Amino acid sequence: MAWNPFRKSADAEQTSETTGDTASSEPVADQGTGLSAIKRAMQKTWSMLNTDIRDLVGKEGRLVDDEFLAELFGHLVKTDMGAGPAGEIRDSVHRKFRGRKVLMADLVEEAQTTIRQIMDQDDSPIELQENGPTVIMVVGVNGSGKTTSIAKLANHFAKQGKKVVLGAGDTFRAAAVEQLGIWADRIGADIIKGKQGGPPATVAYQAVERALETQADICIVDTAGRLQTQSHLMEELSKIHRVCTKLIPEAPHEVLLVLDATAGQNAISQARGFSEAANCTGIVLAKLDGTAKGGVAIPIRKEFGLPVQYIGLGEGPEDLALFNVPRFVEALFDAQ
Ligand SMILES: Nc1nc2c(ncn2[C@@H]2O[C@H](COP(=O)(O)OP(=O)(O)O)[C@@H](O)[C@H]2O)c(=O)[nH]1
Ligand SMILES: [Mg+2]
Repeated sequence: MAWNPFRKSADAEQTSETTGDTASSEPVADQGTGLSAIKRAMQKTWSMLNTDIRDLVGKEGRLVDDEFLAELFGHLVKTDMGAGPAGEIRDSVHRKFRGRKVLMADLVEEAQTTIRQIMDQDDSPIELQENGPTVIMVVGVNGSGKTTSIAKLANHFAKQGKKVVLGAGDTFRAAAVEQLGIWADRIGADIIKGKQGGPPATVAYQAVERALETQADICIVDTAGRLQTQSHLMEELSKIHRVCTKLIPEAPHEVLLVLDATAGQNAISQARGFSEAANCTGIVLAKLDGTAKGGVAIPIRKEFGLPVQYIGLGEGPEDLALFNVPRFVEALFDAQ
């Protein structure tokens, strides 16, 4: 498409920047999703945590005693990483430095190593099927960032020259269909829109059908927000799942659970049980920018037992990054 309404990331110019990347996979887009973009997006979390820890350790370093360890734990917990991971970091610092003086750089290194071990995941990009369209269903609670994340993924694949079909399966709200329609126009993606209040499974069916007919590469189906406790709505997700299977036995190939990082630990409780009920295969952690609760990616990875595949770094279509543990820990802590 000639018209490009998407704002360019400032990272585009920073090609000579050292990213510290050790990951083998490419970031989602060519630009804007490297270490500097994640650092910028996680500024609030980083700033709070690193200021706290710097104050705690001081320039000259600090003796590792019970008081220090308790304070360290408190600062870590403030990022919403949860008591488990914060406790593991505290204990590893205890084991390594007990009775000795610790410097900021030592502490950061130890924390980074511990988080890498806790998260224990490789990059997990969506892999496209070799034959026929890859069907992706997107689920989560209201307002978590589903539709925006779909637009970002669609944009990413469209820019790679892939043919994308969207299914506006949030038939609950007319505005939701309209929202996805606007994105589809901008991105140049095909879209199936259902009637307001109509069955979302029909939209999903028609979207997969269109993807097959037009030999599209990807079909992404949006769904209305819901809570795991709303059993009729959870049953609706199973129905959407089933109709996809009628056309492509393995579809949907991915079921992405979109969580809102700004909700911190609440994002976990809101979506608890969701991943099993909806057969989720991976997580998109949206809105990692604009929150000081970025540490929540750690318990999210643990709690759901699913890979954190992508992170949302802003409202624009380019603001999506492949989640990469080394980059994330670098953005969370910085010894400089
Ligand atoms: N800052 C920021 N805002 C986001 C991100 N993802 C979504 N949003 C915003 O969150 C709000 C809800 O997003 P939407 O995709 O409509 O959520 P849905 O109800 O789950 O489909 C919108 O205002 C989005 O612009 C993100 O990664 N960063
Ligand atoms: Mg939506």
